[in-house]
Amino acid sequence: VEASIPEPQREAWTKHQVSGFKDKDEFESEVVRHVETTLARSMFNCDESAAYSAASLAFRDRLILEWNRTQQRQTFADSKRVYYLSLEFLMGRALDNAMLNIGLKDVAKSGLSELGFRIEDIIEQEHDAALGNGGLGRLAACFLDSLASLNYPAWGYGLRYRYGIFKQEIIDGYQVEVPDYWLDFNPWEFPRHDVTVDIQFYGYVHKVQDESGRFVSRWEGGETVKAVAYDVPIPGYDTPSTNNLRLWSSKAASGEFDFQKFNNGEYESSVADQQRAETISAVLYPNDNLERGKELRLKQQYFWVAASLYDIVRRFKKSKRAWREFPDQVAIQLNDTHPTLAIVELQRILVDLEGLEWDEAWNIVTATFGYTNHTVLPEALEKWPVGLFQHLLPRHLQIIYDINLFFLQSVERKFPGDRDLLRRVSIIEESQPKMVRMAFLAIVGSHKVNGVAELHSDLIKTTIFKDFVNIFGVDKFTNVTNGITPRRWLHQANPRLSALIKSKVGSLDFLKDLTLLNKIELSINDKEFRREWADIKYSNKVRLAKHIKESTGVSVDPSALFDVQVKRIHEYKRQQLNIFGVIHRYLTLKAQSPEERKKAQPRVTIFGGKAAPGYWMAKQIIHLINTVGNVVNNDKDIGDLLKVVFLEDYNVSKAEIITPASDISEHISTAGTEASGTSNMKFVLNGGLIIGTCDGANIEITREIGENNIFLFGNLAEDVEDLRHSHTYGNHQIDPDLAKVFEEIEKGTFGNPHDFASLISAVRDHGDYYLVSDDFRSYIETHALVDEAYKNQEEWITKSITSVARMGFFSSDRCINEYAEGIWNIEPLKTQTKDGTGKDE
Ligand code: 4GP
Repeated sequence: VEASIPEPQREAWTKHQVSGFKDKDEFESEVVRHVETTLARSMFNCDESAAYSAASLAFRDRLILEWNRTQQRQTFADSKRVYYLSLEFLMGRALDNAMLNIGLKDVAKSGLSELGFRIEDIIEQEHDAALGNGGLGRLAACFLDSLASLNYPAWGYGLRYRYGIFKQEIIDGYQVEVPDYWLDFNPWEFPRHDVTVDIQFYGYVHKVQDESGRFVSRWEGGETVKAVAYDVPIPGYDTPSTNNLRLWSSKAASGEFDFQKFNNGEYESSVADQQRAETISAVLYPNDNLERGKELRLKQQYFWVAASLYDIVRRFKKSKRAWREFPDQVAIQLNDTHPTLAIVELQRILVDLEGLEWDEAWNIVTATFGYTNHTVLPEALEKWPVGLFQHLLPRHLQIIYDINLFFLQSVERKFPGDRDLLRRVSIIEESQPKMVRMAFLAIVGSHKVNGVAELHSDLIKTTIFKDFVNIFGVDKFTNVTNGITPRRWLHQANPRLSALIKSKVGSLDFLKDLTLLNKIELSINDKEFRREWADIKYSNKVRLAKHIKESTGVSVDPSALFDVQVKRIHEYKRQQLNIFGVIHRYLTLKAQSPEERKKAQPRVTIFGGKAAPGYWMAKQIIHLINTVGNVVNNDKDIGDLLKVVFLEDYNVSKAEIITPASDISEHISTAGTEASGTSNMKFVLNGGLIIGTCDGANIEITREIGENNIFLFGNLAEDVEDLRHSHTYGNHQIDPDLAKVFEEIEKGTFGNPHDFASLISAVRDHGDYYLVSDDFRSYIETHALVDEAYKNQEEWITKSITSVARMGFFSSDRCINEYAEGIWNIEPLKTQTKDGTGKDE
């Protein structure tokens, strides 16, 4: 429908053009208006939650106006857009970020204060948008921030889960999961009830002849579900560019409910269809680095991918260009294999619906997609049973078979007679049952495949995707080392540090070009600067100590060394190594005389992170941490020399308090298992040092900041395989100090030893797959070095400043520019040009 207002009436529109608030007075009047009209409240019943809602709505209004202009600019410019498809966007809170990115936090602060509120309390009201599990989802959120800040025409596409990642409670030392219903009132989204797509499932395929006599496949029958768009505006930093994150919500396609049944008095079953449809986008699967092959998950994937592609294709078709120009207008990035069906869906649209020849369509498809791999862990690589596909997406399975056939034929031409190669690279795994290998499909259907840190990108080329390097050539495979947005992870989380850096850099420009941080190295001997640097860390620790007290009841001394490991709980991330190390420290202290103990460096070991609900070992680790904390924290001999706390419900907003408060943080995965890690970058950017293995991005962090500024330990990735082999076939000797730790656990010092039996036997009896024992000695020794280093505070501060100064490389802006140039082939749009198109004149 042509909905554009005719020329003669446009004058009225122009005259009444709305604009967002610009100063404190206008902000206040917007807040009052929203309190009174949108929220139907008044100054007599406006609590902090209402003030939060009204302030957010005032900012949202501003954002959507910029959003409109940005979209217009992009449409006029008619240049290439990138679409970032991710099942997870771990956004955290929006208000603080919006205020800072737009540059109006001071205005909001004084406005709120005049209206009777403290801005900090208002910010605290917001429920995290927790539509993700961990690193992969948070990376997507950082990327959205960078895409907008750098003025790239970009959209994110995801699912609008009604329940995000569960809330974690710790009860008697155990993790308990509580649903995260977060949509009661979400001022940051715009429902687009007019933007809907019908999505088909199940049904059957048959061939029909089209007008030209050609046989085409028709997919018919089955059930239809409606996808409804919800738009979330993404503000760029210090730019009017406001991009879009479009999240799809599922609804029954056939109206509200079954009237026939309703009429017959079958009230409950009359809404069954509706509920079944709404289930699709109801809940985020809570697994990190793990795939669990559930039908509903595949339904989510297709629902989201099909709606997004329909939208993208609809936008392209408006431009009336020829199909072959599609890849000049559209780049689609697959965040892991979750959206791989998009490859098949686009091929289906082009061949079945638009009538293109297979090869022509396939060239368009492969030129459009790029695929990012985030893990080499075998249990995380997605595979779907062929039978499930056949049932749910019969036409897609046929297309996958054809893609595979043509692919294998090309392999056969290149490597004649190599049957084993064909078996290894086939998209269909010939197992019982047969499986569709999604990563292989993603590689075959994309023009670029990238890993997320140098070591990881090398590993995928030499291990899981080795054959594909031989087939496609090495140039198809590339690396884009991850990064983080300095807006949220420095400016927002650590405002005082940001201000101090600004005083040395001369402006806040380092938030746009993080390499400018190197200027602070010139001030390394400036006494006042160093004092302020240390003072900021201390006050961040005081704030965390307060949070620890409130949430766990444990008092910790802010002058102790704060040692932090916060991330998803996973055997490969080795929180068990950490807690075993803590027990070793405890036993060592216990064995010392009071005189000797006085020399020990006081420590607070802080853990946080969720375990997937079905991950038994991870839950045992949490339990052990809590029981150890219980014993250690109440031991009079130990006092403040050692405290162990587990912070419940680790999430983005908690990370903003924890990250600036670490002295040292732990990134201690078995070498070769952590693809990149991104919290390592956040901690160093906030002046914390790290202890880590030679894994993921730790290696590049070391390269940038210098090996004197990081505590590396443990075996190297290249030796892991041999060590594992020797555990199985050799004589596996447990490190003697670790054996003592096990003895103590088994004595019952930390509660019922039965509870921790499988944690111990994984190391002692089942091959120690994650090399906990192999790395134990070097881990303990390196911690001793950390203690020593911390005693020399001046040296420590020098390391801290030097490290921050050299972190410029790890901005997600750098990543996005690399993707834009090396994979997407897109350019930023100017926000202001004479002709208003956003393109260079
Ligand atoms: C994570 C990786 O485990 C982490 O190393 C990386 O930094 C992050 O992706 C972003 O690239 N992978 C996942 C996953 O979260 O589920 O595979």
